[in-house]
Amino acid sequence: MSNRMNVAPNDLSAFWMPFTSNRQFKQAPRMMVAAKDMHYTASDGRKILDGTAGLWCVNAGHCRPKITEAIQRQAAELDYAPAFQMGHPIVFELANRLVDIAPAGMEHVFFTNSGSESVDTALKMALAYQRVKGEGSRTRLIGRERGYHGVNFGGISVGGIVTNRKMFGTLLTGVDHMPHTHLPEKNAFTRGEPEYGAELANELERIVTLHDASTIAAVIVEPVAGSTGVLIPPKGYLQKLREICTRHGILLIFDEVITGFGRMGTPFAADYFGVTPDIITTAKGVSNGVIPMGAVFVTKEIHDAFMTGPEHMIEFFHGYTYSGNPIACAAALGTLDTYKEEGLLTRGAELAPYWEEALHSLKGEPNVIDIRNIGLIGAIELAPIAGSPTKRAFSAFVKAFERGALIRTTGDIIALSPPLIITKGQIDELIDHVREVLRLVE
Ligand code: PXG
Ligand code: PLP
Repeated sequence: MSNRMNVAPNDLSAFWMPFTSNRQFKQAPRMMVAAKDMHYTASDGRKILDGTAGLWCVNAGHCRPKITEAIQRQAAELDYAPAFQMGHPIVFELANRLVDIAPAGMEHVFFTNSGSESVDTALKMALAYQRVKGEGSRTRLIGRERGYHGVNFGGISVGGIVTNRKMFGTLLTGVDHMPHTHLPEKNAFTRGEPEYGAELANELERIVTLHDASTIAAVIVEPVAGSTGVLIPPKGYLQKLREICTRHGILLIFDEVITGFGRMGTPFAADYFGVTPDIITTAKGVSNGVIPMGAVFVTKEIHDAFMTGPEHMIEFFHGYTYSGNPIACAAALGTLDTYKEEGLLTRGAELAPYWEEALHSLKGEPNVIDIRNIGLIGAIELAPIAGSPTKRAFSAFVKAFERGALIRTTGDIIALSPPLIITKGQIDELIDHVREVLRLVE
Protein backbone atom coordinates (compact mmCIF):
# COMPACT_ATOMS: atom_id res chain seq x y z
CA MET A 1 0.00 0.00 0.00
CA SER A 2 1.26 3.48 -0.79
CA ASN A 3 2.84 5.72 1.81
CA ARG A 4 0.02 8.21 1.28
CA MET A 5 -1.99 6.33 3.89
CA ASN A 6 -2.81 8.62 6.79
CA VAL A 7 -0.84 11.50 5.33
CA ALA A 8 -3.03 14.55 4.89
CA PRO A 9 -2.14 16.79 1.95
CA ASN A 10 -0.99 20.15 3.32
CA ASP A 11 -2.60 22.35 0.72
CA LEU A 12 -5.94 21.63 -0.90
CA SER A 13 -6.34 24.94 -2.69
CA ALA A 14 -4.89 24.25 -6.17
CA PHE A 15 -7.33 21.52 -7.13
CA TRP A 16 -10.65 23.01 -8.27
CA MET A 17 -12.91 20.07 -7.54
CA PRO A 18 -15.69 18.99 -9.94
CA PHE A 19 -19.35 19.21 -8.85
CA THR A 20 -18.22 19.99 -5.28
CA SER A 21 -18.82 22.71 -2.71
CA ASN A 22 -15.07 23.42 -2.74
CA ARG A 23 -14.88 25.78 0.24
CA GLN A 24 -16.96 23.56 2.48
CA PHE A 25 -15.07 20.41 1.46
CA LYS A 26 -11.65 21.94 2.06
CA GLN A 27 -12.63 22.85 5.62
CA ALA A 28 -13.58 19.25 6.41
CA PRO A 29 -12.18 16.98 3.69
CA ARG A 30 -13.40 13.44 3.14
CA MET A 31 -10.47 11.50 1.69
CA MET A 32 -10.28 7.94 0.42
CA VAL A 33 -6.82 6.39 0.30
CA ALA A 34 -7.49 2.77 -0.70
CA ALA A 35 -10.25 0.42 -1.81
CA LYS A 36 -10.92 -3.30 -2.04
CA ASP A 37 -14.07 -5.08 -3.23
CA MET A 38 -17.05 -3.46 -1.42
CA HIS A 39 -15.05 -1.04 0.75
CA TYR A 40 -13.02 2.11 0.69
CA THR A 41 -10.44 2.96 3.31
CA ALA A 42 -10.69 6.56 4.48
CA SER A 43 -7.61 8.62 5.37
CA ASP A 44 -8.21 7.97 9.06
CA GLY A 45 -8.11 4.22 8.41
CA ARG A 46 -11.88 3.60 8.65
CA LYS A 47 -13.54 1.14 6.27
CA ILE A 48 -16.40 2.71 4.28
CA LEU A 49 -19.03 0.49 2.63
CA ASP A 50 -19.49 1.60 -0.98
CA GLY A 51 -23.22 2.11 -1.48
CA THR A 52 -22.82 3.86 -4.83
CA ALA A 53 -20.17 1.94 -6.80
CA GLY A 54 -18.08 5.11 -6.73
CA LEU A 55 -20.14 7.32 -9.04
CA TRP A 56 -22.29 4.47 -10.44
CA CYS A 57 -19.27 2.97 -12.17
CA VAL A 58 -17.37 0.39 -10.10
CA ASN A 59 -19.84 -2.38 -10.95
CA ALA A 60 -17.38 -5.25 -10.27
CA GLY A 61 -16.15 -3.76 -7.00
CA HIS A 62 -12.76 -2.25 -6.25
CA CYS A 63 -9.21 -3.29 -7.15
CA ARG A 64 -10.29 -6.52 -8.81
CA PRO A 65 -7.21 -8.59 -9.73
CA LYS A 66 -8.13 -9.36 -13.38
CA ILE A 67 -8.51 -5.66 -14.09
CA THR A 68 -5.42 -4.53 -12.18
CA GLU A 69 -3.26 -7.18 -13.86
CA ALA A 70 -4.58 -6.38 -17.34
CA ILE A 71 -3.70 -2.71 -16.88
CA GLN A 72 -0.24 -3.49 -15.52
CA ARG A 73 0.53 -5.86 -18.39
CA GLN A 74 -0.70 -3.47 -21.06
CA ALA A 75 1.13 -0.46 -19.61
CA ALA A 76 4.40 -2.36 -19.91
CA GLU A 77 3.70 -3.70 -23.42
CA LEU A 78 1.99 -1.03 -25.54
CA ASP A 79 1.21 2.16 -23.67
CA TYR A 80 -0.25 4.24 -26.47
CA ALA A 81 -0.79 4.03 -30.19
CA PRO A 82 -2.27 6.76 -32.38
CA ALA A 83 -6.02 6.37 -32.67
CA PHE A 84 -6.50 7.89 -36.12
CA GLN A 85 -5.51 5.88 -39.23
CA MET A 86 -3.74 3.36 -36.93
CA GLY A 87 -4.89 0.40 -34.87
CA HIS A 88 -3.77 -2.04 -32.23
CA PRO A 89 -5.17 -5.52 -31.68
CA ILE A 90 -7.01 -5.27 -28.40
CA VAL A 91 -9.26 -2.38 -29.40
CA PHE A 92 -10.71 -4.67 -32.12
CA GLU A 93 -10.96 -7.56 -29.66
CA LEU A 94 -12.79 -5.33 -27.19
CA ALA A 95 -15.23 -4.03 -29.82
CA ASN A 96 -16.13 -7.64 -30.72
CA ARG A 97 -16.55 -8.64 -27.09
CA LEU A 98 -18.82 -5.64 -26.49
CA VAL A 99 -20.96 -6.33 -29.55
CA ASP A 100 -21.34 -9.93 -28.30
CA ILE A 101 -23.04 -8.77 -25.08
CA ALA A 102 -24.92 -5.80 -26.58
CA PRO A 103 -28.63 -5.99 -27.42
CA ALA A 104 -29.30 -7.70 -30.76
CA GLY A 105 -28.87 -5.29 -33.64
CA MET A 106 -26.06 -3.24 -32.05
CA GLU A 107 -23.19 -4.30 -34.28
CA HIS A 108 -20.60 -1.52 -34.11
CA VAL A 109 -18.84 0.43 -31.36
CA PHE A 110 -17.21 3.87 -31.32
CA PHE A 111 -14.88 4.55 -28.39
CA THR A 112 -14.76 7.69 -26.25
CA ASN A 113 -13.37 8.51 -22.81
CA SER A 114 -16.46 9.37 -20.78
CA GLY A 115 -20.22 9.45 -20.78
CA SER A 116 -20.24 13.11 -21.78
CA GLU A 117 -18.14 12.32 -24.83
CA SER A 118 -20.32 9.32 -25.65
CA VAL A 119 -23.38 11.54 -25.63
CA ASP A 120 -21.88 14.23 -27.84
CA THR A 121 -20.60 11.50 -30.17
CA ALA A 122 -24.07 9.95 -30.41
CA LEU A 123 -25.74 13.29 -31.13
CA LYS A 124 -23.22 14.04 -33.88
CA MET A 125 -23.68 10.55 -35.33
CA ALA A 126 -27.44 11.03 -35.41
CA LEU A 127 -27.21 14.37 -37.21
CA ALA A 128 -24.61 13.09 -39.67
CA TYR A 129 -26.58 9.88 -40.29
CA GLN A 130 -29.69 11.81 -41.27
CA ARG A 131 -27.56 13.91 -43.60
CA VAL A 132 -25.78 11.02 -45.31
CA LYS A 133 -29.20 9.44 -45.83
CA GLY A 134 -30.35 12.57 -47.65
CA GLU A 135 -32.46 13.85 -44.78
CA GLY A 136 -30.36 16.88 -43.96
CA SER A 137 -33.41 18.86 -42.82
CA ARG A 138 -33.51 16.68 -39.70
CA THR A 139 -31.40 18.86 -37.42
CA ARG A 140 -33.44 19.02 -34.23
CA LEU A 141 -32.61 17.00 -31.12
CA ILE A 142 -35.18 16.15 -28.46
CA GLY A 143 -34.27 15.49 -24.83
CA ARG A 144 -36.30 15.44 -21.64
CA GLU A 145 -36.74 17.57 -18.55
CA ARG A 146 -34.54 16.41 -15.67
CA GLY A 147 -32.40 14.37 -18.10
CA TYR A 148 -28.66 14.12 -17.46
CA HIS A 149 -26.45 13.57 -20.46
CA GLY A 150 -23.11 14.74 -19.12
CA VAL A 151 -21.63 18.19 -19.12
CA ASN A 152 -20.45 18.94 -22.65
CA PHE A 153 -22.39 21.40 -24.77
CA GLY A 154 -24.42 18.78 -26.65
CA GLY A 155 -25.24 16.93 -23.47
CA ILE A 156 -26.35 19.97 -21.49
CA SER A 157 -28.40 21.18 -24.45
CA VAL A 158 -30.50 18.02 -24.57
CA GLY A 159 -30.22 17.62 -20.80
CA GLY A 160 -32.86 18.96 -18.49
CA ILE A 161 -31.12 19.71 -15.20
CA VAL A 162 -31.50 23.44 -14.84
CA THR A 163 -28.44 24.09 -12.65
CA ASN A 164 -26.24 22.38 -15.24
CA ARG A 165 -27.55 24.63 -18.05
CA LYS A 166 -28.42 28.08 -16.88
CA MET A 167 -24.91 29.54 -16.54
CA PHE A 168 -23.75 28.48 -19.97
CA GLY A 169 -25.38 30.68 -22.56
CA THR A 170 -27.67 29.67 -25.36
CA LEU A 171 -26.41 26.11 -25.86
CA LEU A 172 -27.35 24.21 -29.04
CA THR A 173 -30.24 25.63 -31.02
CA GLY A 174 -33.12 23.52 -32.30
CA VAL A 175 -33.49 21.47 -29.14
CA ASP A 176 -36.80 20.69 -27.44
CA HIS A 177 -37.63 18.73 -24.31
CA MET A 178 -40.31 16.22 -23.38
CA PRO A 179 -41.72 16.38 -19.85
CA HIS A 180 -40.12 14.18 -17.20
CA THR A 181 -42.08 11.20 -15.92
CA HIS A 182 -42.05 11.84 -12.16
CA LEU A 183 -45.64 11.67 -10.81
CA PRO A 184 -45.23 11.38 -7.02
CA GLU A 185 -48.90 12.06 -6.25
CA LYS A 186 -49.81 8.91 -8.21
CA ASN A 187 -46.74 6.70 -8.03
CA ALA A 188 -45.08 7.31 -4.62
CA PHE A 189 -43.62 4.17 -3.01
CA THR A 190 -44.07 2.11 -6.17
CA ARG A 191 -41.91 -1.00 -6.32
CA GLY A 192 -40.29 -1.19 -9.74
CA GLU A 193 -42.01 0.35 -12.75
CA PRO A 194 -44.86 2.77 -11.93
CA GLU A 195 -48.37 2.14 -13.22
CA TYR A 196 -49.16 5.71 -14.20
CA GLY A 197 -47.61 7.95 -16.81
CA ALA A 198 -47.13 5.97 -20.05
CA GLU A 199 -49.30 8.59 -21.76
CA LEU A 200 -46.52 11.15 -21.15
CA ALA A 201 -44.82 9.59 -24.18
CA ASN A 202 -47.59 11.19 -26.26
CA GLU A 203 -45.89 14.53 -25.54
CA LEU A 204 -43.33 13.40 -28.10
CA GLU A 205 -46.12 13.13 -30.66
CA ARG A 206 -47.11 16.72 -29.79
CA ILE A 207 -43.52 17.94 -30.24
CA VAL A 208 -43.26 16.09 -33.56
CA THR A 209 -46.47 17.75 -34.74
CA LEU A 210 -45.23 21.17 -33.63
CA HIS A 211 -41.85 21.03 -35.39
CA ASP A 212 -42.72 18.50 -38.11
CA ALA A 213 -41.00 15.14 -38.18
CA SER A 214 -38.89 16.19 -41.16
CA THR A 215 -36.92 18.54 -38.86
CA ILE A 216 -36.14 16.04 -36.08
CA ALA A 217 -33.01 13.87 -36.09
CA ALA A 218 -33.11 12.07 -32.76
CA VAL A 219 -34.64 11.67 -29.33
CA ILE A 220 -32.33 10.97 -26.39
CA VAL A 221 -33.44 9.63 -23.01
CA GLU A 222 -31.99 7.76 -20.09
CA PRO A 223 -34.12 4.59 -19.87
CA VAL A 224 -33.99 5.12 -16.10
CA ALA A 225 -33.05 8.70 -15.23
CA GLY A 226 -30.24 8.35 -12.70
CA SER A 227 -28.46 11.54 -11.85
CA THR A 228 -31.62 13.58 -11.33
CA GLY A 229 -32.61 11.24 -8.51
CA VAL A 230 -33.73 7.95 -10.05
CA LEU A 231 -36.91 8.31 -12.11
CA ILE A 232 -38.18 4.96 -13.30
CA PRO A 233 -40.13 4.89 -16.57
CA PRO A 234 -43.86 4.18 -16.25
CA LYS A 235 -44.97 0.82 -17.64
CA GLY A 236 -45.20 1.02 -21.43
CA TYR A 237 -43.61 4.49 -21.70
CA LEU A 238 -40.37 3.48 -23.45
CA GLN A 239 -42.27 1.18 -25.83
CA LYS A 240 -44.42 4.16 -26.85
CA LEU A 241 -41.36 6.37 -27.42
CA ARG A 242 -39.89 3.65 -29.62
CA GLU A 243 -43.07 3.34 -31.61
CA ILE A 244 -43.40 7.11 -32.17
CA CYS A 245 -39.74 7.44 -33.22
CA THR A 246 -40.00 4.55 -35.66
CA ARG A 247 -43.20 5.91 -37.18
CA HIS A 248 -41.56 9.30 -37.84
CA GLY A 249 -38.06 8.21 -38.95
CA ILE A 250 -36.50 9.65 -35.78
CA LEU A 251 -33.53 7.89 -34.18
CA LEU A 252 -33.94 6.80 -30.56
CA ILE A 253 -30.84 7.10 -28.40
CA PHE A 254 -30.73 5.37 -25.01
CA ASP A 255 -28.19 6.95 -22.70
CA GLU A 256 -27.11 3.89 -20.71
CA VAL A 257 -24.09 5.43 -19.02
CA ILE A 258 -25.55 4.36 -15.67
CA THR A 259 -27.92 1.55 -16.69
CA GLY A 260 -25.43 -0.29 -18.90
CA PHE A 261 -23.30 -3.22 -17.70
CA GLY A 262 -25.55 -5.03 -15.28
CA ARG A 263 -27.01 -2.26 -13.15
CA MET A 264 -30.56 -3.37 -14.07
CA GLY A 265 -29.91 -7.08 -13.58
CA THR A 266 -29.61 -7.41 -17.35
CA PRO A 267 -26.60 -6.41 -19.45
CA PHE A 268 -28.38 -3.23 -20.65
CA ALA A 269 -31.64 -1.45 -19.85
CA ALA A 270 -32.66 -2.09 -23.47
CA ASP A 271 -32.69 -5.80 -22.54
CA TYR A 272 -34.60 -5.14 -19.33
CA PHE A 273 -37.39 -3.20 -21.03
CA GLY A 274 -37.34 -5.16 -24.29
CA VAL A 275 -36.97 -1.94 -26.27
CA THR A 276 -34.15 -1.59 -28.78
CA PRO A 277 -32.93 1.91 -29.56
CA ASP A 278 -30.85 2.88 -32.58
CA ILE A 279 -27.86 4.10 -30.56
CA ILE A 280 -26.74 3.28 -27.01
CA THR A 281 -24.28 5.49 -25.14
CA THR A 282 -22.19 3.94 -22.36
CA ALA A 283 -19.18 4.68 -20.15
CA LYS A 284 -18.58 3.98 -16.42
CA GLY A 285 -19.15 0.21 -16.10
CA VAL A 286 -17.48 -0.53 -19.45
CA SER A 287 -14.12 -0.27 -17.68
CA ASN A 288 -15.37 -0.53 -14.09
CA GLY A 289 -14.54 3.18 -13.75
CA VAL A 290 -10.89 2.25 -13.36
CA ILE A 291 -9.56 3.90 -16.53
CA PRO A 292 -11.74 6.48 -18.28
CA MET A 293 -13.58 4.95 -21.22
CA GLY A 294 -16.87 5.28 -23.06
CA ALA A 295 -18.44 3.28 -25.87
CA VAL A 296 -21.23 4.20 -28.28
CA PHE A 297 -23.11 1.26 -29.81
CA VAL A 298 -24.87 1.64 -33.15
CA THR A 299 -26.88 -0.52 -35.48
CA LYS A 300 -25.48 -1.90 -38.70
CA GLU A 301 -27.88 0.31 -40.60
CA ILE A 302 -26.43 3.50 -39.11
CA HIS A 303 -22.83 2.38 -39.44
CA ASP A 304 -23.26 1.17 -43.02
CA ALA A 305 -24.91 4.40 -44.12
CA PHE A 306 -21.55 6.11 -43.55
CA MET A 307 -19.55 3.49 -45.49
CA THR A 308 -20.11 5.02 -48.89
CA GLY A 309 -18.09 7.35 -51.11
CA PRO A 310 -14.43 6.94 -52.10
CA GLU A 311 -12.64 4.41 -49.88
CA HIS A 312 -9.70 6.71 -49.13
CA MET A 313 -12.05 9.23 -47.50
CA ILE A 314 -12.60 9.47 -43.75
CA GLU A 315 -16.26 8.53 -43.26
CA PHE A 316 -16.97 10.28 -39.95
CA PHE A 317 -15.02 13.39 -38.98
CA HIS A 318 -15.02 12.72 -35.27
CA GLY A 319 -12.82 11.01 -32.67
CA TYR A 320 -10.64 11.59 -29.64
CA THR A 321 -6.88 11.31 -29.09
CA TYR A 322 -7.67 8.59 -26.57
CA SER A 323 -10.46 6.76 -28.43
CA GLY A 324 -9.68 3.08 -27.74
CA ASN A 325 -6.57 3.87 -25.67
CA PRO A 326 -4.75 0.53 -25.20
CA ILE A 327 -4.66 0.66 -21.40
CA ALA A 328 -8.34 1.60 -21.23
CA CYS A 329 -9.07 -1.34 -23.57
CA ALA A 330 -7.09 -3.68 -21.31
CA ALA A 331 -9.04 -2.43 -18.31
CA ALA A 332 -12.30 -3.01 -20.18
CA LEU A 333 -11.29 -6.55 -21.21
CA GLY A 334 -10.33 -7.32 -17.60
CA THR A 335 -13.69 -5.91 -16.57
CA LEU A 336 -15.65 -8.03 -19.06
CA ASP A 337 -13.72 -11.13 -17.92
CA THR A 338 -14.64 -10.37 -14.31
CA TYR A 339 -18.30 -9.75 -15.18
CA LYS A 340 -18.40 -13.05 -17.08
CA GLU A 341 -16.64 -15.21 -14.50
CA GLU A 342 -18.84 -13.92 -11.71
CA GLY A 343 -22.09 -13.58 -13.67
CA LEU A 344 -22.28 -9.92 -12.68
CA LEU A 345 -24.26 -8.69 -15.68
CA THR A 346 -27.26 -10.67 -14.43
CA ARG A 347 -26.50 -10.96 -10.70
CA GLY A 348 -28.59 -7.86 -10.04
CA ALA A 349 -31.71 -9.77 -11.08
CA GLU A 350 -31.16 -12.32 -8.29
CA LEU A 351 -30.57 -9.61 -5.71
CA ALA A 352 -33.28 -7.19 -6.87
CA PRO A 353 -36.17 -8.66 -4.80
CA TYR A 354 -34.06 -8.58 -1.62
CA TRP A 355 -32.83 -5.07 -2.48
CA GLU A 356 -36.40 -3.89 -3.06
CA GLU A 357 -37.58 -5.32 0.26
CA ALA A 358 -34.68 -3.75 2.17
CA LEU A 359 -35.14 -0.33 0.58
CA HIS A 360 -38.89 -0.22 1.13
CA SER A 361 -38.38 -1.12 4.80
CA LEU A 362 -37.37 2.56 5.12
CA LYS A 363 -40.96 3.65 4.51
CA GLY A 364 -42.17 5.44 7.63
CA GLU A 365 -38.71 6.69 8.68
CA PRO A 366 -38.54 10.45 9.35
CA ASN A 367 -39.14 12.71 6.32
CA VAL A 368 -39.24 9.87 3.76
CA ILE A 369 -41.77 10.92 1.09
CA ASP A 370 -40.99 8.37 -1.62
CA ILE A 371 -38.92 5.24 -2.26
CA ARG A 372 -38.13 4.01 -5.78
CA ASN A 373 -36.23 0.95 -6.99
CA ILE A 374 -35.33 -1.02 -10.08
CA GLY A 375 -32.52 -3.54 -10.65
CA LEU A 376 -29.79 -2.62 -8.17
CA ILE A 377 -30.78 1.05 -8.10
CA GLY A 378 -32.62 2.68 -5.25
CA ALA A 379 -33.74 6.15 -4.25
CA ILE A 380 -35.13 7.54 -1.02
CA GLU A 381 -36.69 10.96 -1.42
CA LEU A 382 -36.82 13.22 1.63
CA ALA A 383 -39.03 16.19 2.34
CA PRO A 384 -36.81 19.27 2.07
CA ILE A 385 -36.19 21.43 5.14
CA ALA A 386 -38.39 24.51 4.60
CA GLY A 387 -36.23 27.25 3.08
CA SER A 388 -33.12 25.00 2.86
CA PRO A 389 -33.56 22.52 0.02
CA THR A 390 -30.82 19.85 -0.29
CA LYS A 391 -29.58 20.41 3.29
CA ARG A 392 -31.32 17.41 4.85
CA ALA A 393 -30.04 14.91 2.30
CA PHE A 394 -26.54 16.40 2.34
CA SER A 395 -26.41 16.08 6.13
CA ALA A 396 -27.46 12.45 5.73
CA PHE A 397 -24.59 11.94 3.27
CA VAL A 398 -22.03 13.45 5.67
CA LYS A 399 -23.36 11.48 8.63
CA ALA A 400 -23.40 8.25 6.63
CA PHE A 401 -19.77 8.79 5.68
CA GLU A 402 -18.88 9.39 9.31
CA ARG A 403 -20.67 6.17 10.25
CA GLY A 404 -18.98 4.12 7.50
CA ALA A 405 -21.16 4.15 4.37
CA LEU A 406 -20.84 6.01 1.09
CA ILE A 407 -24.22 7.13 -0.23
CA ARG A 408 -24.97 9.74 -2.91
CA THR A 409 -27.40 12.60 -2.77
CA THR A 410 -28.89 14.84 -5.40
CA GLY A 411 -31.28 17.52 -4.23
CA ASP A 412 -33.14 15.90 -1.33
CA ILE A 413 -32.90 12.43 -2.82
CA ILE A 414 -30.56 9.71 -1.58
CA ALA A 415 -29.49 7.48 -4.49
CA LEU A 416 -28.01 4.03 -3.95
CA SER A 417 -26.30 1.84 -6.57
CA PRO A 418 -23.86 -0.56 -4.92
CA PRO A 419 -21.28 -2.67 -6.75
CA LEU A 420 -22.96 -5.74 -8.24
CA ILE A 421 -20.88 -7.99 -5.94
CA ILE A 422 -22.75 -6.80 -2.83
CA THR A 423 -23.94 -9.55 -0.45
CA LYS A 424 -27.36 -9.67 1.24
CA GLY A 425 -25.64 -8.98 4.54
CA GLN A 426 -24.04 -5.87 3.09
CA ILE A 427 -27.41 -4.73 1.70
CA ASP A 428 -28.78 -4.95 5.26
CA GLU A 429 -25.78 -3.06 6.57
CA LEU A 430 -26.15 -0.29 3.98
CA ILE A 431 -29.88 0.13 4.60
CA ASP A 432 -29.31 0.13 8.38
CA HIS A 433 -26.81 2.97 7.97
CA VAL A 434 -29.40 4.92 5.99
CA ARG A 435 -32.09 4.19 8.59
CA GLU A 436 -29.88 5.42 11.40
CA VAL A 437 -28.84 8.63 9.65
CA LEU A 438 -32.47 9.40 8.75
CA ARG A 439 -33.23 9.24 12.46
CA LEU A 440 -30.27 11.50 13.26
CA VAL A 441 -30.58 14.34 10.76
CA GLU A 442 -32.70 17.43 11.28
N1 PXG B 1 -25.12 10.24 -19.32
C1 PXG B 1 -25.65 9.73 -18.20
C2 PXG B 1 -26.99 9.07 -18.25
C3 PXG B 1 -24.93 9.80 -16.99
O1 PXG B 1 -25.48 9.30 -15.88
C4 PXG B 1 -23.18 10.94 -18.16
C5 PXG B 1 -23.92 10.83 -19.34
C6 PXG B 1 -21.85 11.60 -18.23
O2 PXG B 1 -20.80 10.71 -17.98
P1 PXG B 1 -19.36 11.28 -17.53
O3 PXG B 1 -18.49 10.07 -17.62
O4 PXG B 1 -18.97 12.33 -18.52
O5 PXG B 1 -19.52 11.84 -16.13
C7 PXG B 1 -23.67 10.41 -16.98
C8 PXG B 1 -22.86 10.53 -15.73
C9 PXG B 1 -24.61 11.08 -9.86
C10 PXG B 1 -23.62 11.15 -10.98
O6 PXG B 1 -24.22 11.00 -8.72
C11 PXG B 1 -24.03 10.74 -12.23
C12 PXG B 1 -23.13 10.82 -13.29
C13 PXG B 1 -21.83 11.27 -13.09
C14 PXG B 1 -21.43 11.67 -11.83
C15 PXG B 1 -22.33 11.60 -10.75
O7 PXG B 1 -25.80 11.04 -10.09
N2 PXG B 1 -23.59 10.41 -14.52
N1 PLP C 1 -7.20 21.04 -28.13
C1 PLP C 1 -6.04 20.98 -28.85
C2 PLP C 1 -5.18 22.22 -28.97
C3 PLP C 1 -5.68 19.76 -29.48
O1 PLP C 1 -4.57 19.70 -30.22
C4 PLP C 1 -6.52 18.63 -29.33
C5 PLP C 1 -6.17 17.32 -29.92
O2 PLP C 1 -5.22 17.18 -30.69
C6 PLP C 1 -7.69 18.73 -28.58
C7 PLP C 1 -8.01 19.96 -27.99
C8 PLP C 1 -8.64 17.56 -28.42
O3 PLP C 1 -8.12 16.65 -27.51
P1 PLP C 1 -8.74 15.18 -27.38
O4 PLP C 1 -8.50 14.50 -28.70
O5 PLP C 1 -7.95 14.55 -26.26
O6 PLP C 1 -10.19 15.33 -27.06
